[in-house]
Amino acid sequence: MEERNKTLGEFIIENQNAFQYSSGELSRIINSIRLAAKVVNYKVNKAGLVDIVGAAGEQNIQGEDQQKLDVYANEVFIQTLINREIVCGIASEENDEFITVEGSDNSHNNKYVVLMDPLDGSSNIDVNVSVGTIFSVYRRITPIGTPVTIEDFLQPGTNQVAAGYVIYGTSTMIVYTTGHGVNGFTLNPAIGTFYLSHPSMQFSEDGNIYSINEGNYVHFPQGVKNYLKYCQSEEGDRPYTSRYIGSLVSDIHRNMIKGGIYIYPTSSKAPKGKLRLLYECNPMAFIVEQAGGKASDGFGRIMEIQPTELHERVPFFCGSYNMVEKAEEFMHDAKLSKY
Ligand code: P6P
Repeated sequence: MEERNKTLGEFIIENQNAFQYSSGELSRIINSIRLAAKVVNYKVNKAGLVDIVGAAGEQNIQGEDQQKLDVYANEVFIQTLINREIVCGIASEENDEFITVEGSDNSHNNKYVVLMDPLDGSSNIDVNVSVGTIFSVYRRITPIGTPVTIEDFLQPGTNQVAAGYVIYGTSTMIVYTTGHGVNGFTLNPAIGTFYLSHPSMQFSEDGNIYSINEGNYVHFPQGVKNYLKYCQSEEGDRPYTSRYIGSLVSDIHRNMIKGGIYIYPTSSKAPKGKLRLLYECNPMAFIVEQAGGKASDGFGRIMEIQPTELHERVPFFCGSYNMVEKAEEFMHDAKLSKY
């Protein structure tokens, strides 16, 4: 029989014993993400043809115009997770408060919480640029059988049991980790099956791509300005190449394959940064670290931050280990030179 790539389902079965908790539970979570990804992928690919593109007219908690696909993707992922009867709570960028999920027997016996950005980069939809779904999975820390509480969501990123993203690009992929490396699966839309296409994804230690919105340069901290001048100087392996899609999942996915650093720093316009700790930075940090990279707020490890609010924002530096380390050096030196 001809050799073929493993399917996502086969991969989950083969690796579920490596999952630190009950094997079947993780499978049910990843399987629900897989189904929801296929449903959203269908709509994202049709976005230009049906009246689903463009702002839904409402604003989310971030004060950003909700695109109709945001609303649609949020509903699909939430409903699919609820139907799998495996999560006790869900938090989403699109929902001001977390969602308490009861079992069909009105119990609260499910053990996991999922936090997600259902459609990140959605402002790119109507210009046909890749967008993504980001998800983060934790075991609840409050007693099983009781309703989920905010403490179950405000856990440091180091407590994540799984994290991943779906990228709706020239092809649709699921990339995820359970703490044993990072693997990428590409959808064959003809048969609706994800195949293992990128086993053991790894960041190169060094890279020559930097991803940042330089339009905000005048508002950046001095350490970021100094690092950008370093990237653009004519020394050693520089100047680096600037690549910025404006879609977090796409920029980090490209940098993981080609090497590079993504930075969304604080600025006078965004004093805490723009990206959200719980459902953007922590899951991407788990993936980046599992792929041998580094994820920082410019001074310390993102995943060690103790969250205080569901939608809190942090500055985000992530990618090739040595590039992030160099950026941290510039941040540190600029901080010292202020005093
Ligand atoms: P800016 C998309 O809105 C997003 O959250 C990330 O996907 C992306 O990297 C960033 O914001 C882009 O922000 O301010 O550069 O347009």
